[in-house]
Amino acid sequence: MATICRNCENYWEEILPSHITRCPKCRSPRLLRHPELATLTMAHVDCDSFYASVEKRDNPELAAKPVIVAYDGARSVVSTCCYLARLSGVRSAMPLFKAKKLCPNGIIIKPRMDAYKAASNAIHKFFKVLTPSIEPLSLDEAFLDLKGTENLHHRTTAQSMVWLANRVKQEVGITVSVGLSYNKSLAKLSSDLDKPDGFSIIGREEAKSFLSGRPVSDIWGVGRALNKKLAADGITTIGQLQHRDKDDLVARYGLMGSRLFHFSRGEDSRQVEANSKAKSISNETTFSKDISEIEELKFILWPLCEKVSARLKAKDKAGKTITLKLKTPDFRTVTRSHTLDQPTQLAETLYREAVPMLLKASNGQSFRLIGIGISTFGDLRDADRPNLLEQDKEKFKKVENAMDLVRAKFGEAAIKKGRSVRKKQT
Ligand code: TTP
Ligand code: MG
Repeated sequence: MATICRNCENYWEEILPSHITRCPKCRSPRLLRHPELATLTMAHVDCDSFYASVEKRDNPELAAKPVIVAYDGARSVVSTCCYLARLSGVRSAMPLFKAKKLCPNGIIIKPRMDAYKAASNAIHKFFKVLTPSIEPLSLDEAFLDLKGTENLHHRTTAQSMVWLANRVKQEVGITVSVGLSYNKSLAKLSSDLDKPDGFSIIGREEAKSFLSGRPVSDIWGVGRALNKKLAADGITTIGQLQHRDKDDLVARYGLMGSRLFHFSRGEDSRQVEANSKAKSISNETTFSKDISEIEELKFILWPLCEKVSARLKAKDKAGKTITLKLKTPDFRTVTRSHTLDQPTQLAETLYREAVPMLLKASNGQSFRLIGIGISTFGDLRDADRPNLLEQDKEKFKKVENAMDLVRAKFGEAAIKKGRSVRKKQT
């Protein structure tokens, strides 16, 4: 039970009665009250109209104008726009020509990634004051787990997050929205409820009823395809999932069924993965005897790609830099890397990128080890997007998604690609 003033940061250990609409100290109406305010420790922070806010900060003349951030071009799409432009219906990912029609007086600004990265770094400096347990999801959002920091900071997580939002506003010059809850899914949903410059809380008591009216797409990992499948099965709200049996959901949706069951009840045991920015995912194997034959090396490479891809998918990650590793019989390590324009999660892409690197590196020599790795994790939303230059990508993405679903339902060995079956020697 507690109340905080988001303006002067005063704290009361009780919920101030509802007839008190302004802070007794500073008269601000920005009072935050919640029965679980003092005990919740998982936070999600998301900057408001991030690129557009940085543009407005750097050019005060734009303050009261509708700002649209986009590369200008016949086929370009909106990166983001300020909340003023959103009143006209403009949204991220909308074709720019449409945005111009909806908001003819919108000021179009080309993205300045360096400025956004600098703003992101400045915000991260404040994150680090609060906790080492930070998981960035993109330049403008991150999870922060503040469990156990109360004694260090002499204040609750909610107070620390109010402090953070105010410091970012004053010193970085943009606003953020904070979500506070007891797990990652709910903290993320919560930060979106009160945008912009918001602070929203979902406690244990109200989680299930809050979720019941929300669409299934609010569940972490429910993308367009699963959303469609659920809708075809008559399931559109999380409340409908709350009435389903776990076994039924697993039988119908595989691994995802278990996630649907737990998340719909407000249960999510995922931990904050600190420093996930710097990590890579890889898999390698050492042979019982040295191998020089390309077909044999490719045969071993494919399941490694599948394993790396499965880990990417399980962690909701996508990477851009693909690295092939080989070790010669005299223990010399050879690595080859290639960085893609867009991040990927697909085993097929890993394999298609690695094979040419293998052909180049091998030159008939033999190896005692082969490995494949991926790094430079990017925004999952940009992963494996359809691309005019790679017409077949959409096809193999669909095949891979379908195979994943079969495996989730019937187990790893249920389905294999042709290339994982050894060809008969003639
Ligand atoms: P978001 O946090 O999704 O959006 P936002 O910060 O602009 O607005 P909101 O207040 O709703 O959080 O994305 C962060 C930045 O990522 C955004 O400012 C621009 C970029 N971005 C794109 O370039 N393309 C996209 O489709 C989206 C959604 C975001
Ligand atoms: Mg944002």
